[in-house]
Amino acid sequence: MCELDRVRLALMNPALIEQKKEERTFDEAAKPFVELTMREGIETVWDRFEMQQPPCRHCESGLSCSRCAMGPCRIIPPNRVRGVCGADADLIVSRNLLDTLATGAAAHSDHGREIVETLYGIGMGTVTDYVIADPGKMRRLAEEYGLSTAGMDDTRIAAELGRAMLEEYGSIKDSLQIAMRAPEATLEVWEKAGIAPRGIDRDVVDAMHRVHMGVGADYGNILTHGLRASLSDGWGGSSIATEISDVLFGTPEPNESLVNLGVVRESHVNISLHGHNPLLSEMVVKASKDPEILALVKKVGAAGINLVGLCCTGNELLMRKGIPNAGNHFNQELVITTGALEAMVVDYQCIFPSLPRTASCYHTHVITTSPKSKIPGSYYFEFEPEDAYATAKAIVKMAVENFTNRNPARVFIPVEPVRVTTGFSVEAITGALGGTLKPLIDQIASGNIRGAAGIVGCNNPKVKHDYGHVTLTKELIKRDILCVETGCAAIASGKAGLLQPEAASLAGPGLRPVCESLGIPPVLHMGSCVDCSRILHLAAALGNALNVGIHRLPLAGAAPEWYSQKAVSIGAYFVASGVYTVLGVMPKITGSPPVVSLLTEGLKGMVHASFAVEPDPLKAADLISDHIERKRTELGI
Ligand code: BF8
Repeated sequence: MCELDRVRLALMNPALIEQKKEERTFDEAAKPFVELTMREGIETVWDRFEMQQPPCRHCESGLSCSRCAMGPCRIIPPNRVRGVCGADADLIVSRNLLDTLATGAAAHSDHGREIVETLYGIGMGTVTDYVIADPGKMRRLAEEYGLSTAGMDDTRIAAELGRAMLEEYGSIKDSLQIAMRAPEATLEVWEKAGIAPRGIDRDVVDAMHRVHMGVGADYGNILTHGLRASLSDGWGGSSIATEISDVLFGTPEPNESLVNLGVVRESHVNISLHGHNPLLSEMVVKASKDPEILALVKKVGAAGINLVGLCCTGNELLMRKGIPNAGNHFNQELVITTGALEAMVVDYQCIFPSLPRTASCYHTHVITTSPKSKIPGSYYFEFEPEDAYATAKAIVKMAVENFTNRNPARVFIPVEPVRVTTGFSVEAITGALGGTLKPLIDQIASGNIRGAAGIVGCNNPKVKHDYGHVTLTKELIKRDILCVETGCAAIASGKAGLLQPEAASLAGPGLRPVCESLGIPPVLHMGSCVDCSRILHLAAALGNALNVGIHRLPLAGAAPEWYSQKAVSIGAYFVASGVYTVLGVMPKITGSPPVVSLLTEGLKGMVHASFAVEPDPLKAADLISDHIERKRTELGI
């Protein structure tokens, strides 16, 4: 049942709606939908955020602990300065942060595991619905893993490479193969700091062990392990997710598509593909072309099937298949309010648990598919790679049949989509430069390009939707800093028109001609959030070309609107890899000045990089360009 929040609705008047619409989102195409939700009383993330204010200030500063049954405890000086167990503020804050980080690392890496299990299944003959889309890349990876591929067919390589990668998750090995791509100097930094990544699962389990009560009381030691666990994510689980998704579904190449809520088409059966893991969505793409399905589409009177992506599953499809993308994290509820969405198909991560509630205001079916991610109020189709096509076809069929339940009077799509160029894998960037990164290095050395910034992460109601991403990105390209983006940051740039070659006109006098001569945008979309690993691989290739550690390069990272545990892990592996990273939202650490100081200053002594927190994207741009100029001076360029 669609439950309208009548109390809140009563407070809404046209002037207030107008004001809130502008406060809530910077995404022009989202504004009419945000307005609609307020007029009709359809609850959104922004309403729930308001209802949660003010937040508990102890929780906000990381000073609450409910880790064991002696608590819950909160640190409230002067009297309550230790939890029941004796943990002080520094320990409570650091343990909470390690817990958050390990959750994020686990989510990325478990996603990577499911991808590589599918590769292994292909090799073993148990998975038959998928093919190897990029056998050349699979062979290169197999050789990187020390397998001799001469005389081996693709199936055998899939099995051997799959097994070798699955072993990266265990605890027998004590190093990660893809991490060996890092420059020698970066590997030495990790060794010296004791944070060289080991088994992917092992480092997460080690983290969970450390957050148990009574295991450690040294906040620095706890956070140091956080760096190691994050490296196991970035150079391990996320790298595996990226590389094997390329093997199974194709390595992205530049392609054109469309983004924003205007990609929903009134004449078509619309299916949104939301979440992170491309295994199901790739199969839905295939199933949507099945002759039986197409016959059904005709029968229900639709003009066709329109697949649209959301969040990172959407990024995977956009990068490889050019499937239009309806938007980022805060567009997920709004796409339902088009009234023309027959099904919202989800895998896992970043899916609002309340989506079935939103959908109940319309005819939309929310369809869950992962045993790890069941949501009350949704239809559940258990998805396994072994019978992927049949499941995908059943899902598409349900969506098509739902077309007849659509209420034409409620269809509302008053916006036009924006053109984007995406698909910038490391291979595609290198290819566009003529097969080597040297032209990019030359442009950086000459100063036409001052450096590069990786802008990543989410939406968070603490920041106006997309404002942080778009403002920071625009400001950096204006200063001749090339932006490489993933996740919801990249989609924000796409919606703002920054992923078009024409956006070069917004770049500074050095970057602009470089982009124009190559016909590329000044903001390169490198993929989903696990594809932040592509940013690491690009940084590693640049470091190796110059024979320096990543920390010496004129690079920076930013997460202007981050919210998720995964983003904490990404930020930590950027910093641990030597990339100065600016966060737009303060983590829950202010209850411990020593923890704040370690993360913003102390880490420089360990990994030659640190975090900064700056909510104002214009000031964040200053921090990033100052850092890049400092690195240029140190390099003597
Ligand atoms: O993994 S950027 S809101 S969708 S966590 Fe989620 Fe954040 Fe978006 Fe992609 Ni990443």
